Amino acid sequence: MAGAEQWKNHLEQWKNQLEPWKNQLEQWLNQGIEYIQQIPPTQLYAALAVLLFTTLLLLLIRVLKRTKSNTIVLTGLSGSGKTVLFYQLRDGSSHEGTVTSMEPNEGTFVLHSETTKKGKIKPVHLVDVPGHSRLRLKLDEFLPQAAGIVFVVDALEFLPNCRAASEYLYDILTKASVVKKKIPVLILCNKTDKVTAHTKEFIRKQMEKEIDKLRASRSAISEADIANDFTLGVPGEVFSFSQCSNKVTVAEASGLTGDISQVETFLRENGKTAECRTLNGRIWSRSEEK
Ligand SMILES: Nc1nc2c(ncn2[C@@H]2O[C@H](COP(=O)(O)OP(=O)(O)OP(=O)(O)O)[C@@H](O)[C@H]2O)c(=O)[nH]1
Ligand SMILES: [Mg+2]
Repeated sequence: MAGAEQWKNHLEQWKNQLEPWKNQLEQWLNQGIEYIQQIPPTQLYAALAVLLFTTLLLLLIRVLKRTKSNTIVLTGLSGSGKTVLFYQLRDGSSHEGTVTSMEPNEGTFVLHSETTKKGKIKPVHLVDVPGHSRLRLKLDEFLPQAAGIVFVVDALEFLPNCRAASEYLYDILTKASVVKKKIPVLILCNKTDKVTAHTKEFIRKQMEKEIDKLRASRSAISEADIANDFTLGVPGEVFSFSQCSNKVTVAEASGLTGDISQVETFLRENGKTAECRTLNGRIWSRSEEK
């Protein structure tokens, strides 16, 4: 009983201590209201309008920054033909004699096949990221601005590289930067100029099987060892690319002979860059402005 009495006294003391603060706050509040009432309504509205305008401007800047992602990233194992494709798309020739790339190739250009077209033409921003395992970290630099990923697969030497290619693709498809923005992925089966090249259907099925195995083995590893941000597919179901949250499509190409229409369609559909026009029969693009 004595304890309860003591608590009651304590509460009473706190209440008394808080009383001056409450009065002070009430005084400030009244002063504030009086001050606002003294301001002419036009000034008040103007201040509110400025506040609203600034907020909208900041929101607009954020939205514009977000939609700035217009890069198409060419990725895949070393030797799959990314650099040959890059040159073929840009110059219409394969620049025979490419060597393993040590640095990313980057450029904003009008696709070579469109340079003779008149009217509205959109340039694309393309990056070719080297496939060497030590240089793959570079990929993370470009993914935040990516509007599309072209994963190049060597359709000729596919079987010996199937596991490594599937592992690389698995890592890409589970990255937060790719999953959250649902970046579309094109699996491009390259080198189809050779009769021994595997078909895109065969490559798709083999990679799905391989990713299915990877999914099982990786989920068995303890959580601390897993570098992947997201998991793939539907638990309990055999993996297929259609289960991915981002759109995954398969196409064929030959960078060497210039049979690249399917990858060009993907670039046109996903690489949203500012429009440019032909001026006096000549192509004008943003990269020329600099
Ligand atoms: N037959 C054939 N060979 C090709 C084709 N595209 C590329 N190659 C050959 O494949 C080899 C590798 O091509 P690159 O473009 O250098 O490969 P990459 O993917 O850039 O390789 P890294 O830079 O190491 O990541 C070269 O010898 C090319 O000539 C193609 O469409 N058909
Ligand atoms: Mg290269």
